[in-house]
Amino acid sequence: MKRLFGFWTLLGVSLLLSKTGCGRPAPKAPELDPPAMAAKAIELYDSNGNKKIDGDEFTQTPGLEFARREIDEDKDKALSADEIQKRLEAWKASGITLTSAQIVCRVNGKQVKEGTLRLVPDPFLGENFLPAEGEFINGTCQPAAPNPGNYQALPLGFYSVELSSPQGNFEPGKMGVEIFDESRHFIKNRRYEIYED
Ligand SMILES: [Ca+2]
Ligand SMILES: [Ca+2]
Repeated sequence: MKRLFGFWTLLGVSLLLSKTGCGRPAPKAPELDPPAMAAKAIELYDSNGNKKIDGDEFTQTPGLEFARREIDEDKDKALSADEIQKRLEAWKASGITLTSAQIVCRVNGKQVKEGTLRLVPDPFLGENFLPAEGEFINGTCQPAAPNPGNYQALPLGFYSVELSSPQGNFEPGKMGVEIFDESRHFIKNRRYEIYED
């Protein structure tokens, strides 16, 4: 079975919305509607009808798969609408809905030096969440989502991670990440490790 190893570091904390833009419009985070979004996630991914995302259903939502252990409060290895809603409410409560992330990526143990990273928002977040992209420069990538002022702004989100680099690729839908500054991973280790089984 193919196994890819990804090692990530997200060093970005809060986006510095400096006033240097001389009238540049400030980027605005997409609105969060936790109950509606959580219901949408169940609608999209609960194919066996047990009102939870479980088992193989996670292959459709790599962002939720990435964060599953942290979101799964009752430890039943499944995500209910309530659990997803709580997580989205935690995003809101953090007061940080836009951020910037410095990402370091390794494929099969090799650090990605150049290439393109694309973060595709999970569709359950709605169409106001746009794909973010960035190029690796000196081994790090700072993906940004389109915004009127062209800031390096990245909304919190559950993303599918696509990587194209000389060191290797992450194919669409295989890898995921949750961008959330106050996750325990970020606070404790400032890094993410992503595996593909
Ligand atoms: Ca299910
Ligand atoms: Ca659960």
